[in-house]
Amino acid sequence: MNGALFYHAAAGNETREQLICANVDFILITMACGHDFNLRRLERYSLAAWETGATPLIVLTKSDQVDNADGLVDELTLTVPGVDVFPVSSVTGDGVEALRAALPSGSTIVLVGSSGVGKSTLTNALAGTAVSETQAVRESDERGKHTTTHRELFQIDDLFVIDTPGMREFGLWDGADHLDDTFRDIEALAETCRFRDCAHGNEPGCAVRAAITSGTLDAKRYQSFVELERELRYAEKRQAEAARLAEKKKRKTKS
Ligand SMILES: Nc1nc2c(ncn2[C@@H]2O[C@H](COP(=O)(O)OP(=O)(O)O)[C@@H](O)[C@H]2O)c(=O)[nH]1
Ligand SMILES: [Mg+2]
Ligand SMILES: [Zn+2]
Repeated sequence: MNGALFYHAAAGNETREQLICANVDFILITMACGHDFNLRRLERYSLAAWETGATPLIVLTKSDQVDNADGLVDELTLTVPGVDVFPVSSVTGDGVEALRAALPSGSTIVLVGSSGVGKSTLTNALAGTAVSETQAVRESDERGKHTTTHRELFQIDDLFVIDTPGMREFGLWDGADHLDDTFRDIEALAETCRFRDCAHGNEPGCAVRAAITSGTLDAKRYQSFVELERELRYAEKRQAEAARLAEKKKRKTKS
């Protein structure tokens, strides 16, 4: 049973959970070569994806636009260990069959990622015909002007494919369990710090800082870990506060 529920924190001040889709087997996290390529964002997306119970796959779109797609795939593999990476070009068709072959018959997949990365075009490439509406992008920043505005389900042969609009905010609800998976290397280092509660600041014998200094740990990756951790704590706080207010309201209406 792949009863995945996919939630994200609503944009703005409002705190609520939003159902994106249910019963998903695979979450295809799409990211384009070129301007859209962002390892930090990918760490974030993978973390949120694992939380749903579905299997995340990374799809590196528009491979025709760069000449180092293989290099980018290697970088992705190192950044998000344990998640398969598929470079594709919906224009030349490169990699589409390989991706298709990785998706078992009868599975439900959902495409997520920034607008303009080519989710709808890939949906069409998988279908072999235009089923989903695609949009032209502004040359300047590769962003979509108007893309899919609501999620749509397509049956493509033996697959169910859900195309979504780009997500404004991909919040981290209950992501704590998987923060460790995504940043296993940092967790392992932290275990070797002299002090158990090392905050990796000025403590003597800090293995994390030593790794950054010696270059074995990328300072940006560590920064990303710190930010995600902070964000997670903040999301937890907001969630607790929202629950408290809801409880208060309930009691008020009862009396
Ligand atoms: N060069 C290139 N352009 C692509 C590719 N896939 C999509 N595009 C273009 O990117 C733009 C946005 O595509 P679309 O599928 O609407 O993006 P979505 O917002 O993620 O659904 C369109 O102009 C597509 O033609 C690709 O593999 N290679
Ligand atoms: Mg679209
Ligand atoms: Zn430390």
